[in-house]
Order: sequence, then structure tokens, then C-alpha cells
Amino acid sequence: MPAIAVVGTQWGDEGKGKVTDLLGAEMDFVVRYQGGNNAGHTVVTPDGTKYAIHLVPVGILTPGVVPVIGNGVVVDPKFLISELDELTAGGVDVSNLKLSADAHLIMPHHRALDRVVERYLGGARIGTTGRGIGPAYADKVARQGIRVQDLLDPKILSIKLEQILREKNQILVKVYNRKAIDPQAVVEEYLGYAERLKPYIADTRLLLNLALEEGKNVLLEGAQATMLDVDHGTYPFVTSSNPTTGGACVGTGIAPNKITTSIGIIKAYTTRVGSGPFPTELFDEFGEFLLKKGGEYGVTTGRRRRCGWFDAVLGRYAVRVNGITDLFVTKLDVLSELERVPICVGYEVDGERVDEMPMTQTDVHHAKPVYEYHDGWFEDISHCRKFDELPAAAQSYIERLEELCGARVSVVGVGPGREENIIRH
Ligand code: 2SA
Ligand code: GDP
Ligand code: MG
Repeated sequence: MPAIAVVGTQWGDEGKGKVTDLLGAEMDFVVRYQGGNNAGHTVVTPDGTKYAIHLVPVGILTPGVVPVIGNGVVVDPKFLISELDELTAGGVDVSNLKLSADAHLIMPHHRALDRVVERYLGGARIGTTGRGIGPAYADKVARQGIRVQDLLDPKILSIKLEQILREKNQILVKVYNRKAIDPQAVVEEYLGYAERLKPYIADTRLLLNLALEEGKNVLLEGAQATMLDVDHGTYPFVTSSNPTTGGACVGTGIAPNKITTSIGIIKAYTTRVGSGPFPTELFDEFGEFLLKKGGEYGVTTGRRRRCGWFDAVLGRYAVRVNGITDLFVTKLDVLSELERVPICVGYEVDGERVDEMPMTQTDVHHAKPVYEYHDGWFEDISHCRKFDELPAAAQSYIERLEELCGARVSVVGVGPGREENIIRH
């Protein structure tokens, strides 16, 4: 059995958590492959319990599934322990969790630098979650990272940290006027976390490959999304990892030819949290409508999400970049009660019509949406479970998205609950 990737197609918060949870029952392993506790995935279980999951895979909520934190994730150990404690207190069994020995750790200097750099950027800030994600990945690539396995060797941990903080403290104190961080205090703190995390540390690359060889089902759970990808997104207004399907290979050690299904989660409209270009963003009463009706507030930071109409240029781009085989459209229910529903089918860039994502960021910043207008529908569709139960206008809206994006829509979400879906394929 091959591996299945679930990826965000827009700027995140498409409802990946709900979809992963829905698929969880058929999976043996559910794996996070990038990002860290910047993610926020909401799951509403059939008994109405609402979970906000940040660092562990959503699959942890499904009994029998082995949840895995892959090598591509950056792990804040203090946060991980508190998330595990919270889940345990809520009756969730976390004992099966596997944590890659190769995953990098988020250290106190990463959190400090994330916040202070944002403040110094002023109007040019990225709007990060302040969790230390960017600085942790920067150190990983600069070969100055500290990995989960270093928690198992106190001597190495101490040597590495002393060396790294010699430089980072100069930056914190001299450039940003912050307090220096005491390496020995951090070593002690992290060795305490090591005691708690030891039972979970594993060679997840080997574990997952052996599982695939045995015909087990592996779900690769993306966090953030295509347009936040450090290579393929709206750089520099991106996160520091690769949420796209390619990142799932790098972030787990699973080869590309093992991933034969790539499910793209796409909201029936668009949202973005943080700074950066957003061609279909609305600043009028329709933007307010989507914000209120969609409950568009960040799960991690509580920030208000920017809202706009569906962008098919972006959808098509995501289908290509991720090799999406199936689209899962979420939140179609939010669009009920609109007279007409615009779809962005292309952009106008400095007076010129373009149909594909512009090559340069300057052009993306200048892109103005070209809309096609669809008839709306007024019915509450949250009870619909079959495609032909949807109002005709809602059906044709989905069919048009399918046509414009170039991938079939296999599932349509009509509410936040695990059951509130229309399964087509
Ligand atoms: P970072 O912290 O370095 O990853 O921030 C860089 C950019 O990536 C965006 N980003 C996100 N966008 C949407 N959802 C995310 N998760 C949370 C959620 C966000 C929240 O599920 O709601 O609560 O604010 C997420 N994580 C990172 C971020 O906004 C920056 O634009
Ligand atoms: P993720 O980061 O992609 O996992 O998404 P978030 O959990 O941050 O945000 C998605 C929000 O939409 C959550 O509050 C979900 O409960 C909710 N949601 C998911 N699918 C649907 C749907 O089909 N309809 C409605 N109304 N809400 C949904
Ligand atoms: Mg989210």
C-alpha cells in the first residue's frame, strides 16, 4: 500500500485537520513532515469534542494509529510535553507516538530571535506565529541546529549549545538589545525534557519504510500550505519549510514513488493569516461575511484571518506543484446565502491578462483578480450527504472549480463535524 499525502493548497487553515482525522480510521501511521507548533488543526469528533492540535499529528486522536513526528519537523520539546499532557488529560492515548531522532529542536534563542526580528522588520514583518520556526530552520540549514538525538548525549548537547550561544548571544545583546541566554541553564532545562521524551524517540525513517514494505497505510499530514512553502509560496511571506508534497519525502525519508495519492485540501473561498500578497482579498462587507460565518480566526495565535474569494489560478498552481490527484473542498456551507459567488479565473497584471501564477513576486503583488460570477444559493446545505442533494448552483460551483483547477473534487465539506461531508469518489 502506498503513502497518501494530505496538503494545503492555499495559505493554510483549509481544514486539513478535519480531513486527516476523517481518513485516520483507515490509516496505520499518520506523520507530520514539516513545520512545528506554528500549525493549528481543528478537529471536531462525532461526540462534539473540539480539539486544537499543533505539533503532534492529528492521527493521535484515532485509536490504533501510530502518530509520527518526522525528521522534517522542528520540535519545541516544552510545547510537545504540554500538548501530550493536555491530550492525556482529555483521555487520549499518546503512548504510541514516535519522534524522529533527526528532527531539529526549537531552542530558547529561536523563540527570542523570531519575536525580536519581527519587531525590527516593522512594516515589512512576515506576521509569524512567534514560535521560533524560522530561526530553527535557518540554524538547521546553517548546520548549527540541535537535534532530538542530542538530548540523548548530554556532553554533545552542552558543547553544541555553548558554541552556538557564543554567536547568538552576541546577536541578541549587541544587535537587538536583549538579555544573553545562559547555555548551562538551557542544557539543564532540555535534559529535563529529554527524560520525558526518551520513550518516544525512534528511527522513524526506518520505521515508516518497513511499514510501507509490509503494506501498511501511511498518511503524510501537511501543515501550513502550498502558498506558504519556502520555495513555491509567496516568498518571503512564507513559512520556513516545504509543506508541498515534495517536502513530505524529504521530511520523512519516504521515496517519491511511494506517494501515489496526493489529496489537496482547498477551501471554497480563500483565507490568509500573516502578511503578504493576496489577490482576491476582500475589504468590504463580503470579507466580513466570510470572516464571521467561517469563524476565520487563527487556531494558534487567535489572529483574524484575511478573507477573499476562491482563486482558481492558485488552485491550478497547487494541483501542479503537489501532483494532486483528488481535491477536498471544505466550507462550501459558508457560501450559502450569497446572491452570486465570484471565482477568480485569472489576474490582470499591469494591464495585462494572465492565466497562471506570475513568475515574479512583483507581479504577484500587482495582480488584480479577474472574476467570473456564479449564481449563489440560499439553502442551508450542512445536512446534505450526497452531491445531488446540493442545490443546482452549489453543484455547478464545485464542477467549475474542478474544471478550473484541473483535478477531480472527491469530497465536499459542508460543516466542521467529522460526518459533515459529501463523498463523491
Ligand atoms: P511562521 O511562524 O514562521 O511559520 O510564520 C510564517 C508565515 O506562515 C504563516 N503560518 C500560518 N498560516 C496559517 N495557519 C497557520 N497556523 C495557525 C492556524 C496560525 C495562527 O492554524 O490558524 O493561529 O495564527 C500558520 N502557521 C504559520 C504565518 O501566518 C506567516 O505568514
Ligand atoms: P487546518 O490548519 O487546515 O487544519 O485548518 P484549521 O483547523 O486551522 O481551520 C479550519 C476550520 O474550518 C476549523 O475550524 C474546522 O473545524 C473548520 N472546518 C473544516 N471543514 C469545514 C467545513 O466543511 N465546513 C465548515 N463550516 N467548517 C469546516
Ligand atoms: Mg490551521
